[in-house]
Amino acid sequence: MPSKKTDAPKHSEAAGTQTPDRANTNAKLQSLETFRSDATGQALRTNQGVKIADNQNSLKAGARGASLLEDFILREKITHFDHERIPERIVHARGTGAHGYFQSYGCHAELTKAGFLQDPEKITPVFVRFSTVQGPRGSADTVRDVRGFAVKFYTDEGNFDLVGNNMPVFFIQDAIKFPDFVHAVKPEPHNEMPTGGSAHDTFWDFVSLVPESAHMVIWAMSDRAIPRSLRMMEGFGVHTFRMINTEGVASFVKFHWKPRQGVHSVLWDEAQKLAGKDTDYHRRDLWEAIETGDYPEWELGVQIVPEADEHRFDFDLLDPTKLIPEELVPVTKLGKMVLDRNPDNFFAETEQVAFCPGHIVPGIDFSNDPLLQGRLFSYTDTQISRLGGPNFHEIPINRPVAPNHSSQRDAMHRMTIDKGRASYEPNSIDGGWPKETPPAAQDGGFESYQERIDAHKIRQRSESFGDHFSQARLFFQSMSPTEQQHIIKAYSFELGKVERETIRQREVNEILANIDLKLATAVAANLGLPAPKQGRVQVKGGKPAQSKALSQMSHPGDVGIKGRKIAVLVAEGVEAASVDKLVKALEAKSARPMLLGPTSAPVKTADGKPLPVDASMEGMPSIMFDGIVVPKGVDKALASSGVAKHFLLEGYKHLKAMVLTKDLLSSLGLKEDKGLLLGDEQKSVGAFVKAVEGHRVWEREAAAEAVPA
Ligand code: HDD
Repeated sequence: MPSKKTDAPKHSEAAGTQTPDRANTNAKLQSLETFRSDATGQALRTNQGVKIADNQNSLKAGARGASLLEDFILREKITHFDHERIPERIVHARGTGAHGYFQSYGCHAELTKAGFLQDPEKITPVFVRFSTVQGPRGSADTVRDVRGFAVKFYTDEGNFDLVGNNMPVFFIQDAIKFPDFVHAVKPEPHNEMPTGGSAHDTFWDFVSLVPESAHMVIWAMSDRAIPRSLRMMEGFGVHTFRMINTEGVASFVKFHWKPRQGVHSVLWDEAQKLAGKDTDYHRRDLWEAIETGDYPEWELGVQIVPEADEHRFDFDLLDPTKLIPEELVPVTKLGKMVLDRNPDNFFAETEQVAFCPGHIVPGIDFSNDPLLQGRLFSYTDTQISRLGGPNFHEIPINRPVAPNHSSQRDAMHRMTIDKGRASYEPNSIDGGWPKETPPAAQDGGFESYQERIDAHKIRQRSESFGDHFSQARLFFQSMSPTEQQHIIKAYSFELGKVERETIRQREVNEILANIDLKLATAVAANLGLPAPKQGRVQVKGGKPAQSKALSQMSHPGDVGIKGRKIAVLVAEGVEAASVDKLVKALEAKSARPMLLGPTSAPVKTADGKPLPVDASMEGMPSIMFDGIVVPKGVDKALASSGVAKHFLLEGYKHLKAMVLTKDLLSSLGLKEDKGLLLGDEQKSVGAFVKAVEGHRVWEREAAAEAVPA
């Protein structure tokens, strides 16, 4: 039958769709990775290499007898097991990773001397880890939260880590406030609740007292915080960095990742249900996409500001709570990143990968953003306790592909056996090696950008960091009416969970009223609070007044419905030819159709043959799909099944594109719309594909309100 197998093909099959160049690079890289262990055909042994004859029974004095201390096999196995866990990340504990590559679109020598941005033929391996921030390692994927977007480029000149988020700004302006912020957003200390969310008193207490957080909080209350897929998120370096060319000319840059899959979200109701029905929703989506060869792709871009223009804006480039509107400085695309290989081992790769914004290469440098400066210290420091010492760079996933020799020695878990006698520099005993490389040499050594600093040592926030509301307002006013409604609902939901009325009132009066009075009034009404008459802060209101690029609606993507999941509902009496037509039409568009039956057992078709299904409607509810199609012959069976009706009504409520038959439509009491189509498969599929491309049938929102969830 034409149903696409849910059993994802194995690595090697997916690799078959890679370009020959990429397949070669992957093979070359893997042959260098002698640390990847494959036990196929190997004997079971102890850690000391002794073959094991019996792995079922411990050594005892007699079959029922006392266990013997001398059982080194038992002791070794249990001891290792007892120490299997390492501390999870203090933030961003829940994550998922993938391998891939970066390829430059051309030579960007005018901007930077970074080697990986000079040659379109060069393939730079990358490892990416996406994460949520608040929840522990086992928490749900679809909670409302910021997503981490950390990329390790294994360049020939050393590792470059771009440790960003899916939002372009941050909650605070100075790293000294990071522990306070994290303590406030994490589960509350007395009862360790809530897991994975910010809807609680300590978070709203802190952010309502700290107006610099206003801009990032409104991003977190927007649909950006509930992505449909990790593949459908933008990424941002957040801080202003520098790029430096061979002449030593520096430009300020802001990094952007633009997903070719578009920027899309789930609805809040879906997000909450998915958190229960598939805790691993995002993880699974990325894994399956890569296994089936739908490699996600992002373009890396930069907004470039010449050093001379540093003070051209009505905000400070060093302030991480501000973005540069793309209308003021467009994004210049530098290259693309493709994720095409899943890790072999979650712990060894995704858990042990150690990112640090301080890992940069020649041609890239920092700015004086005080949040960035604090991060440069924090990441290496945290790895020392998380990964057990300063040798974490020797863990396979963290090793640079560039050679790495220094006079650093010893410490816990040292892997390298350094030859020679001189572990100092300069030395004459080992011929002076390893030696420095002057910056001017070919493939020169790293040189910091020579920025002139003439200042008093002082603890002070720059006045130029003082406008906390203009860009939060810009964000809200740039949203579509639908997105604005979602933001209002998100604030109302979150603040509705806050126990203390003083905190709710403070957020409405001191923060929201300064962002937008319409927003404040709507949230106040939902909370039963008096509406503020006006904001207390005189907000400058920057330029432009609107930025289209901030709305997700401006990022539909350019890959059509590739990789989108479509449910094909089947039941007894289904017409096999109709299923066949639908599935073929969807596969022709590179979508992933799945056949869902009343149970996981095959269903009997109209001509009496068994049709295998991929899953049951209960096992994979509508929230896991981007669209639903109903083939011919199943009207009666679906209309008389509570599970099927719930599936369809929920899909309708969540604004999914659907193809139904007339009878089913009327028995569900629904009306046709731009995305609810009546099939004949052939006529409707074109319109259906268009509706899935639009992600959701937004025009249906008012009608869908009336349908029970
Ligand atoms: Fe951070 C992890 C992103 C501010 C301290 N951060 C971490 C990760 C991401 C970010 C994506 C997970 C990396 C991974 O997958 O392993 N962090 C950000 C961004 C920030 C930011 C975009 C602001 C623009 N972070 C920030 C500050 C500090 C930290 C100001 C401390 C002063 N972040 C950490 C950390 C973590 C971390 C505690 C936890 C685990 C780790 O580093 O490796 O050091």
